[in-house]
Amino acid sequence: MSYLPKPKIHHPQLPKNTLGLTRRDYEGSLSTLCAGCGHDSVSAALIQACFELDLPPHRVGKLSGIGCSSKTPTYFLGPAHGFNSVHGRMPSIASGAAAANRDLVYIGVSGDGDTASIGLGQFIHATRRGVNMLYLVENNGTYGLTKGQFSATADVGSKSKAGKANPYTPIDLVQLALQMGAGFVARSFSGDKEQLVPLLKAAIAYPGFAFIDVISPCVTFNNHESSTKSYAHIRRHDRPVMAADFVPLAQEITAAYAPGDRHTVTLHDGSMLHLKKLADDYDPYDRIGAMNYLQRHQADGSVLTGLLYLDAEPTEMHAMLGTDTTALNSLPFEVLNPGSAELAAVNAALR
Ligand SMILES: Cc1ncc(C[n+]2csc(CCOP(=O)(O)OP(=O)(O)O)c2C)c(N)n1
Ligand code: SF4
Repeated sequence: MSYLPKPKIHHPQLPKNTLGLTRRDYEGSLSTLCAGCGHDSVSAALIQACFELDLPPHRVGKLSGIGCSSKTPTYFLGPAHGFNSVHGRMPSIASGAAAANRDLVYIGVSGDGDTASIGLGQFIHATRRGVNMLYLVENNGTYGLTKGQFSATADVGSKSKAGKANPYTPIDLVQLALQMGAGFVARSFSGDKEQLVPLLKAAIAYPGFAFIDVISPCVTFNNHESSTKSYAHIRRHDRPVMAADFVPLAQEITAAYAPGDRHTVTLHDGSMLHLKKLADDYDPYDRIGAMNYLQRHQADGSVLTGLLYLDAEPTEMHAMLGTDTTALNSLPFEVLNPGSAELAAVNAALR
């Protein structure tokens, strides 16, 4: 993968977090994406979120598939662990890594092609298994890396740069995630850092499968007037239903909200999620209601953003499987490899 290292010089007065790290310590290599690509704004938002969460970068595992979007883990959290897998296979790698070591924070970055086409089955199974991770799709409605074919999330009638209309029904990944049991489901826009950063922080801290679909325009192949994934279209049709502010454990609560319908959810580790309803008729705790609401508003062309669904008591993969609490790399060899007699006993029990 092509990348350019960044100069290591830091300004001495850059603000530091509680680990003594600056925002620059959370950066990666210089991006080689097209100037203006939405994916670079998502990387910047991830850097900001991880810095504000005081995450030790070496305790993070970044996973991706193939695509311009899947290149982005190179551009944030340079010191983190990383695995750039094959096209559409990020969920398998994430599931395996999470099963082997539950002590890392997993951030999977994918594209709409990587997830909604070749990786659709993988995405569905990671969702229903409740892998403890942030699964982020940088959704531009196109295959950017292979030069602008429609992806499966492109809207019917949305036109390619050459003027051809897409005839197919789109796959809505948010609705799919809701249907498959994801406990945290959100949609945002790469151009709305104020909305995206708190959502990312909450999703990273969420103790289960958290899905965020980020509309992230491809300036080279899908940012023209007749595209429904362009900057201009999303700015015109963005309709936030919920504002979220994430307050980590032990941090002074300074969030000030204008009067409105508000609610606070306390997560397992004691951190808090302040929710503020923006649409009067929206309930973020009602999975089926959220699906109906999304479908109704899709019909009028609105792009609903914000936290769309939250299960405050999610069931995560390890709880479902009843696995050991110890990461496999911390177990002694004798436990990991109990020997041929044990294997023979297992085989005999299956005969
Ligand atoms: C098995 C396989 N099939 C096809 C490809 C070609 N390919 C590379 S990236 C890509 C789609 C990328 O689209 P998306 O995931 O939306 O990412 P974007 O580049 O738009 O960010 C395709 C079809 C491949 N690399 N591997
Ligand atoms: S081709 Fe599109 S998705 Fe890929 S880097 Fe350029 S603008 Fe971004």
